[in-house]
Amino acid sequence: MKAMIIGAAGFVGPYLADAIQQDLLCEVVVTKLPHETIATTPNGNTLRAVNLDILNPIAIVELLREEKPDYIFHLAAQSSVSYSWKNPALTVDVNIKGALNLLGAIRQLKPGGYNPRVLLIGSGEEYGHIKPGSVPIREDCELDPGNIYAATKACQNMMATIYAHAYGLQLMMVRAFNHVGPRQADIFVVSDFCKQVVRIEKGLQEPVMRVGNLAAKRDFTDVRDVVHAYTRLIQFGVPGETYNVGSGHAIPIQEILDKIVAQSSAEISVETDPAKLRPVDVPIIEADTTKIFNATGWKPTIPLERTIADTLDYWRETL
Ligand code: A2R
Repeated sequence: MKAMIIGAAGFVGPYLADAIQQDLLCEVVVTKLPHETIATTPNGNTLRAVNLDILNPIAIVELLREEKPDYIFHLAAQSSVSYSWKNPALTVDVNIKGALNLLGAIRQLKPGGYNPRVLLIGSGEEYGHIKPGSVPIREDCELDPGNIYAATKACQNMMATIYAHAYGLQLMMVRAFNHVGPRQADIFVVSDFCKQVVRIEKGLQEPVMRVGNLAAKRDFTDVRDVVHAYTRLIQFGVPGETYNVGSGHAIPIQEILDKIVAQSSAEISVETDPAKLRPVDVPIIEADTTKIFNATGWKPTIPLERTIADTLDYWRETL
């Protein structure tokens, strides 16, 4: 058996590669953009990587024809909400056209007998403006995306649902809620706060944290838990179905900030940075995780305090 991770040079890819080797015991091949390099995985594995731009539909068909992976994890995305406000066109290209190129390639190869199990990663952001009474959010809740990133992931989900039913493809969809941990880029809130704290500890920044909207409540899961949800879903998920992946508990960003500051001995004050406020912010996003638990038995195991401690240590080693 062989698994392919498309878009593995980001945050999740190296963790997922380790989880695949641990849970699926199969060969892993990963794709990256030509300018990217794939880090050694957190478990110290070196990965076999091939170049792939998902905006090139012919290249996807050729790669799948050559490698014939049994499992495909589609991670390639423009994954930042804040960047999607700045560059909506690129977000639409990569997240919608890129996903459609992958679906089209599998559709094209199916008459030859190739029908891999595929996991497409979407986002809890797809639910958008949640109505009171709809929290925690079930997968059948109406979507009302609040930003372009969320809209593109909702579109990916709809296209894959259509292709699974229309063409008998084995496509499972995830709506991943916020995932966090060591190695995450500092454009994401927990990593950003941890990096700022470490910069203050090391005297690289005045002792002032710059923050955005602290009232928003989000559902955070450690990336090292999230990737095991993905390996379970690719085995046991039902084609055409969507599964939330989250902790099931939303907490205010303010509480995260307090937990991070509490793990540092530095004296820190907090200031609002208008550049970190988004044009529209959704007040609460929290997953109902009943469906994935019933399908796979998965639930997260790593407490937020440990995630924060490990992320702080990552920045202490990196800066
Ligand atoms: O944007 P870059 O240069 O960081 O590259 C990202 C890559 N990517 C692409 N790969 C192939 N063809 C493209 N046209 C293309 N455009 C971007 O996908 C990056 O290396 C990777 C995604 O990694 P991250 O942005 O770090 O996302 P992360 O945290 O690994 O999340 C994986 C998935 C994404 O679908 C998120 O939207 C979802 O989980 O939450």
